[in-house]
Amino acid sequence: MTSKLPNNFYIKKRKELLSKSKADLIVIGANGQIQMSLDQSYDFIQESNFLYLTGINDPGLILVLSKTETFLILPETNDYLETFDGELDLGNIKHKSGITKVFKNDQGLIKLGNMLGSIKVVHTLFDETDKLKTYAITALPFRANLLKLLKELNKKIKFINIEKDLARLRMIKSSEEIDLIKQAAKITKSAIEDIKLTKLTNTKEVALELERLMVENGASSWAFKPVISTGQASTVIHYVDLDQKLNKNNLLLVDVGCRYLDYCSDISRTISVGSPTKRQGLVMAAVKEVQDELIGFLKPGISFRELEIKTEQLIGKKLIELGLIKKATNKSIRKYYPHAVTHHLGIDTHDLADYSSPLEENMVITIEPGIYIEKESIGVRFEDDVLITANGAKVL
Ligand SMILES: [Mn+2]
Repeated sequence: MTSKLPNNFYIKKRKELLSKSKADLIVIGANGQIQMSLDQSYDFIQESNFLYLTGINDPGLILVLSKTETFLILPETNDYLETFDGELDLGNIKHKSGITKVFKNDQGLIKLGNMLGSIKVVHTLFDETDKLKTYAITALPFRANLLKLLKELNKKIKFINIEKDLARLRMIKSSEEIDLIKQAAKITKSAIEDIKLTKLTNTKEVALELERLMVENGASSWAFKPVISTGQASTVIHYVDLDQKLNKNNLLLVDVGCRYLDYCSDISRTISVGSPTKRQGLVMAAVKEVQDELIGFLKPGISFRELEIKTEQLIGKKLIELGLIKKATNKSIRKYYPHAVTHHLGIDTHDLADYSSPLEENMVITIEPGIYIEKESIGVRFEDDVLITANGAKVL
């Protein structure tokens, strides 16, 4: 079994970020708890950049990083929290992150305020208020809170968004990270292989069984909301309602991943609940062939745009063979293949990266072609996680 990243990983990444960004001062906040109801919060998920730079999974901390010193500021606490949730384990925080200076909230903010007296430019993460418009989700409030707090400490400071520098750093994986993603992929693939569908009656049970198998093998949780769909529903790309009955005549599309020691896997398989019809078999074989060809096509230097064009060409050919289209055009192909074929994978399932950069050695991406035929209730996707090497791609 692979072990957690040692603190010299985080020390190295903080150093790299400082030199890459040429920043004098970097301030990055952890996520906080979000209220779900009364005194209950949603499951806590750490801000992935904070996690990448510290290894710390606790809420509310602030990382301060400069050429001369690195320290953490603890969140405000009170008797209620300390009684019910226990106190933060400072020894553990220092050990995990390799950061020896950890200040209480008020002391830390005074120290940061003093630094802001001479350093007027702060590199930090911007709040993303446009998320609501694009994805119908409200952006996490913690970045906005931190920006406000910094402004309160010194009105004159200017902010620079450090996201691009973090993206460039995070998209090239070190060997320890690759090992963790590989282990996460292995856990997910064996769970899908080991599941016994004959004993199950609906997609909710499939989800519970997959989760049980993955947790048994060391996963901490799902990497993202599982997509487990069948029949017509599997032609909807992100069908996350686990409300389908298993039916021997239908295919089952499983797009799932787990989190293993903070790193994610993302695997899709299409299997038949009974035995596939000839038509279902043909579509499955077509998508699998496209996936194999794409993995063979990968090498350093190829851009995401080229990869997407190649995917369209390959799928277009298959759609003609399957009698679904007469002429392969962007529009005719996209009717049956409406999503992207790849994304970076890491601490986040859709990992932070610069998607204008071509493939480089030690990037980890997914390859996930699909064909969705609504009128035939056939949805097929195959997805694997691959490492880009000097000679091509290696499936993890
Ligand atoms: Mn994916």
